[in-house]
Amino acid sequence: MLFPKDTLTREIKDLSGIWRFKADPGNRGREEKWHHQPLQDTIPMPVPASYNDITQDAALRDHIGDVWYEQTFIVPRSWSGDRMMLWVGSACHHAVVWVNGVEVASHKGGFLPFEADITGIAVPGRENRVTIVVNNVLNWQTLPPGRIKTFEDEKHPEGYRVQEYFHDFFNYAGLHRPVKLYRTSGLFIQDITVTTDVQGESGLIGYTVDCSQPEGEVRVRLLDEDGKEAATGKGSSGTLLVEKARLWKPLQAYLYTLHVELLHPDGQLADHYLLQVGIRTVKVEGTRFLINGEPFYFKGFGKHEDSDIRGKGLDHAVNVKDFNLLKWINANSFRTSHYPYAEELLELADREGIVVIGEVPAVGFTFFNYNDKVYTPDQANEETLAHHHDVLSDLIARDKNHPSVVMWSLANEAATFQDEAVPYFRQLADTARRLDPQRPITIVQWPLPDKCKVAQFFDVICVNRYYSWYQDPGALELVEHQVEWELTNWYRNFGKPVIMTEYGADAIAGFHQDPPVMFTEEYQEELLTRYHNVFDRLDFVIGEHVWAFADFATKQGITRINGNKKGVFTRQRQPKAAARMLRSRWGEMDEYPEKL
Ligand code: BDP
Repeated sequence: MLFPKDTLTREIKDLSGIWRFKADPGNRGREEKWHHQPLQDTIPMPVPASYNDITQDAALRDHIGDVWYEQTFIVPRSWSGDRMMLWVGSACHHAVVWVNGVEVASHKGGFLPFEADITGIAVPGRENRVTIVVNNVLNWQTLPPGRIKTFEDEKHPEGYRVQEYFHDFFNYAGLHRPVKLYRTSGLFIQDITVTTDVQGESGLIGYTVDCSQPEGEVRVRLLDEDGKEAATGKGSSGTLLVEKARLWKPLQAYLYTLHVELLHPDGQLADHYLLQVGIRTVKVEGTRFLINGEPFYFKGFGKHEDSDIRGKGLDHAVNVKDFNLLKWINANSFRTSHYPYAEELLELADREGIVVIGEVPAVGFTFFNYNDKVYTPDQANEETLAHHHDVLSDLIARDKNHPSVVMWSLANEAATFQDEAVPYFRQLADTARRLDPQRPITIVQWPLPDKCKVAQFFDVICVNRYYSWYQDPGALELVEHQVEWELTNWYRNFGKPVIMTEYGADAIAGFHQDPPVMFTEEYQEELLTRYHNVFDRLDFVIGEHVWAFADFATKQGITRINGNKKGVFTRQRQPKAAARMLRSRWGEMDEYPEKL
């Protein structure tokens, strides 16, 4: 699915703004068909944003079930006769969409876009109504998974229930990304796929354009950053040769613009789309992660889409601030833990040269106990796997053309020690390789190296570990011994490069004590430093992603003090002591460090 863009032939109406909103605690709306008329008794709700932190109502923050959104829009008369699409950037986690009371889409999965053809349903020249019901319930067949817990005891009132989930970040919900209306002509470009390669000084851009009907003629034109033509091509697929190509490099992005034109048989322009293209290669060779043939060292973070008030709602100010902080701290990469982020953010990463590991929202598929089974017929089962395939395919379809995305992560901390996980992840790894033969794949590990049964299907070992935090809390003196022991075993068992994708400690900004104790800024800084001493000794370690970039909201629980405080920045993006240490460490390290 192509991201909606204004082009020579396409036009967008962004429906972001204040929508009418109504929670449905009694779950009556679908039965009573609230979409048939304008919603009654609504409150104003911003889109994009999570609804949870917008009001003063704790019941809405913790609401389980449906909420309703409604907006009206006028379709310009000039759109008459065109194909009209309604695009929803993200609805967490299930949605049904009606336009003028007619169902146009239903979608499961909160972190990827979907769209509906509303031609003939939305009427040009008058007001139209869009109604979206969004449901936030997580179960074993959603990504991430969850379950509704009910209580049969007398201590809880009848009907009391809670949404349980097995990840810590707060289950924010609502319309997290923009909703857009756009028009194209009846003959249109459906999809574009671009792959790039480098031969000597030349760049090769392979392209495929999928069109709505076979009769159109496709022309492509590649412009460099000065607007000069670098290559042209004809036909719905082909290869463009770019002489003396400028490569897309980490922190030195160079972006060409590919103009794709689809012509009617009479030569008239039917559709036009523009795609930013970065020419680069990625490859894992031995224990090296090569970008353009050079060994790359990942310096950065696991992040979240999370900020005050808006929750997981897209916010350009927060995103640009985050990128400025990434550059300030001398990071070069992040992982979209634990779900696909907004495409607007990937465009920023393409532009700024920040390297991204894209992750599927498969988080919470373990109970952190080797005896527990997660992959069972009544939990993570065939239906879960089918959905996992769908989400993975949609993620690759959405992000395949972003040069910043260099690897796919198929899950975070799954029960990969269970026998049933083997066929499950073998199939997913096959799907990822079939859909994208170019990018390496990984899975982020929780089990120890001798317990993991699936690492052989992947190119890079990504490990999350919390020595001297969840294990041996307070024992900083153990960190180096334990990290070195574990990472060496990963390498010994699988012979693949290793990225530490999570390591860290909660630090409450302003808490100080020396010698360090847990929850102080000093402890966080020292713990990270001790991990680094080990990374610097092991040449198969090709990256360090601190957990986490910034403090973030979590569900309430006794291990969380108003959120997860493992951020190197506070939730308001102010640096803790560890931030300055990282800035100086990473500032002295190259993207291609000597040890590689
Ligand atoms: C890891 C998870 C991450 C958590 C982190 C933590 O991957 O999402 O936030 O632990 O507990 O297991 O801080």
